[in-house]
Amino acid sequence: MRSWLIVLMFSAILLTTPLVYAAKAVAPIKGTAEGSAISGEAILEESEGGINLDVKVQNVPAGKHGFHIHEKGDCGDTGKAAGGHYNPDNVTHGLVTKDGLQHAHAGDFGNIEIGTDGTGTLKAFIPGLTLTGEKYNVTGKAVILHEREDDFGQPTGNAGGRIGCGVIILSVDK
Ligand SMILES: [Cu+2]
Repeated sequence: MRSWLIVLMFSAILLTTPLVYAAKAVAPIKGTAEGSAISGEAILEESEGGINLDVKVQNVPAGKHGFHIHEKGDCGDTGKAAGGHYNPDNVTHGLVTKDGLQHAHAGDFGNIEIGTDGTGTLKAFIPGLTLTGEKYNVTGKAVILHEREDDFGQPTGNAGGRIGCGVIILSVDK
């Protein structure tokens, strides 16, 4: 009788665990130029139907800087190795939080505004993106901090060079 209860309890725990578990990833951001003092962190957390994004950067020139997810998880060659924008549906450039996945690249996060102290933050919820799902999975891709402002022009926002970069890595802690 008792062992039945234990089996039942274990089953209940196993069944409910996936609902509680939320995948989390971190992209440690570093300056791409040699000797660059740029640093920061992008934290991505799976939430119901999307990802919560929380970015902090330091030692960046004041003003607006484009911030996107690029296709490849490689920050080499001053960020060029990260390839083009992550654009799984081959759509036009935009702002994904406003235009949605049909009218913006999945990693079109717009701009981070940097203050005179060289720091800036960006927080957003991006519906549809995942860290563990089959579609719109951004794990293993790279976040790129651009030299200039993303003006939302085509094809990629005219944001210039890539001054900061970090690869999105799933973190083990839950
Ligand atoms: Cu970009």
